[in-house]
Amino acid sequence: MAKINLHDKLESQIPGLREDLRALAKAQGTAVVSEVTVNQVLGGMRGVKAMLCDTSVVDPDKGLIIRGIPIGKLADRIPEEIYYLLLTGEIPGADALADLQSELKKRAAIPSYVWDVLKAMPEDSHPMTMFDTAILVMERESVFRRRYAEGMHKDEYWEAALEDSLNLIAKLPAMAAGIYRMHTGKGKPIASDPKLDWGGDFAHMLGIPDPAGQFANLIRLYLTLHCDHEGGNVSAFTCHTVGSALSDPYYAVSAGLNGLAGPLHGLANQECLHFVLEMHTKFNGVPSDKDLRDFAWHRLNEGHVVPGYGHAVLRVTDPRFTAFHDFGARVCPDEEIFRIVDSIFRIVPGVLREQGKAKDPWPNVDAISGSLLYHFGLTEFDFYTVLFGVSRALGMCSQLIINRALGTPITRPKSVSTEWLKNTVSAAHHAA
Ligand code: CMX
Repeated sequence: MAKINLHDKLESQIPGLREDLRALAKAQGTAVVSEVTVNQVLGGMRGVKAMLCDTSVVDPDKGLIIRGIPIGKLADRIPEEIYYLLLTGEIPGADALADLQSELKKRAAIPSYVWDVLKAMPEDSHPMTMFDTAILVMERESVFRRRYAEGMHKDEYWEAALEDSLNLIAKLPAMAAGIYRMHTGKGKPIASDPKLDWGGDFAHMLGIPDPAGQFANLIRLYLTLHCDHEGGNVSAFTCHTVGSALSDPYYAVSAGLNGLAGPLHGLANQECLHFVLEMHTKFNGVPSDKDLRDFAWHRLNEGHVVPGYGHAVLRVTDPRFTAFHDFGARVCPDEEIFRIVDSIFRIVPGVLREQGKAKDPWPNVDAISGSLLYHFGLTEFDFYTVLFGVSRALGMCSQLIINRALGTPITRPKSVSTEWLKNTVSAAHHAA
């Protein structure tokens, strides 16, 4: 097992966390947390509070808060610091950070069979399919699965999950960068630079020219901002559910990423840039406010959503959007694509409010992230969800480790039939 500071910190915290939950269950185990309406049953369980997640919370009016710290205040932190924070609730000191970074370096080599499998895939495979496949094919390396088969005690599940997670996270940048280069015909994978941090090395291995180092800064910011979004979103919840069956982290993270690949979730950044570029081509530059408004209405009238706008939980501009916007305003304020994103931000919330359907008319993170990547020459937008996935793996892995530490049981909510629902509601109506 990794004898690093992160491991020792968790080892010292876990008994207290377990005791906390035992005491809570004993003192208040039967208290009611949430009521469920018919609309919530029919509406994707929106707002039903029935799941524990301590790595982060999403406040409808404040956005993502990681272990008590709003994401806007973490924008200058590097992803390794965020991983440590997600897991332990603390920002690592210099030694703990160096320790984690050196551990990730040691584990970064990708088995050659992964490249063989990827090369054998059809050329038109989506990069997300390649990314998922690469993770899943490495499942044979799982320490959790091997130790479970050897009869590991359940108090040690978290350690095996940590091992798998460190191995996986260490490899994701080289894997994703290799997929990018393979998928776009840019040539062989670029070797890792051991002097660089996790995000900087990822930027280096992508091979995008970066004379001023701003692309590397954008990648670090991207990996920090997308790391986690509490427990109930599609990817986190899927990962949680698969992990709850004691499927190992390779299975669980791959499952979560399959959810992230959906257009209403992680793929929205790709769709969003499509939307922006379509406008850029149609109007031969930055559209007027009127043209933009008409374009958005046309899209709504055709029965499509405006990508990058709205959210299942948020009810304000996503602070991750704001952090990217600050970066864009500093680094590429005159870039036409960035200016279109800016105009959409001025016009679309009003259009969505006028339409009156979306509960949240404000931009989420996907409304802007792609335009910044595009500015630096990372123009292959079917790769963007892979970038999202590299970052979100930090949150999914953190949640898995903590769940295995807490002995979280297998997920099994009760589904009900339409007939049961009708009968129960009508019985309640008659009784009232
Ligand atoms: N454009 C047009 N209509 C929208 C809309 C948007 N951006 N956002 C919501 N609506 C519509 C919904 O489609 C729904 O319409 P119907 O009643 O006809 O089905 C209605 O408004 C109510 O939806 P809601 O309760 O406000 O939103 P949900 O919680 O159901 O869905 C989300 C949330 C993100 C899927 C939705 O806002 C959406 O599709 N946005 C565009 C895609 C997007 O940006 N996804 C990325 C989200 C971030 C992430 O999870 O990664």
